[in-house]
Amino acid sequence: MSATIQEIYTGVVEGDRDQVVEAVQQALNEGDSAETILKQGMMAAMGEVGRLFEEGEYFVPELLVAARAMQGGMDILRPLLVAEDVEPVGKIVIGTVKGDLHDIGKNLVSMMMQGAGFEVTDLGTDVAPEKFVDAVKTSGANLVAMSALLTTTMANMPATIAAFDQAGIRDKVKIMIGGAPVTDQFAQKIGADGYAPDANQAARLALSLIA
Ligand code: B1M
Repeated sequence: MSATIQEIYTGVVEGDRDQVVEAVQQALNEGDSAETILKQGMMAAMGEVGRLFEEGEYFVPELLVAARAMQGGMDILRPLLVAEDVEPVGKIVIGTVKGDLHDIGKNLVSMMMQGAGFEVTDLGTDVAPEKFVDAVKTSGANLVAMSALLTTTMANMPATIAAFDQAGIRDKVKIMIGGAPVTDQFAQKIGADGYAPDANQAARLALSLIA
């Protein structure tokens, strides 16, 4: 790993957005491809951030600053990755379900998914079932990730799965769910393909669902 890629790596792990932005630019000037920077610098770093979170050394604030730092680098790399024709490991449509405005956890999940190499279409909050279906049709996503923070809005998860059934494309996508009131049992009950309790495990689950 070059010294500049190492700087990107530590910048993400330590949540230093300015360092990441500067080092990404420098790595590009030195001739590194966007793909190398993404994989060896940022994705590797997000893997380490996830490990530290899992081991209880990092908490949500550290995840948030790491995600913010990664976002800074991604803003520079995104158009270059498209130009280099780098294939994502999979395509995900993510959103917080209808009636629910909580997005902090969903944004973390989204960033960990990007860190794992997914192309993420983030529909934001208060996403109606039909909007999830339309986004899958237009993006060609193979995974849908739904977040809910309210016990009252959890009901919109089975409603969204039903919308995929009605559209005749339920078998084309894997559907995963999460959020504070959501459980594995609930996921099984509503016919989702998986549940993850936190952002790191969500990225891991996403990878296993498309494997
Ligand atoms: Co609201 N809120 N809130 N709130 N809010 C809760 C959720 C609540 C538990 C607070 C409480 O009463 N103790 C409660 C829900 C009670 C219930 O339903 N059982 C509640 C309520 C009642 C409300 C309102 C109804 C309040 C009101 O207006 N009377 C209202 C609802 C608005 C709406 O959505 N329609 C409301 C509004 C808000 C704010 C807008 C003020 C704000 C949201 C800001 C925002 O998101 N941009 C807010 C906040 C901040 C919270 C608390 C305090 C924090 C939520 C949060 O961001 N946590 C929350 C209390 C709490 O949780 N302690 C609360 C940090 C975040 C990193 O964790 O989102 O759990 P979390 O995400 C985790 C995991 O859950 C998981 O990974 C994440 C990171 O590891 N995860 C996934 C999440 N999505 C996943 C998806 C996956 C996999 C994992 O796969 C797809």
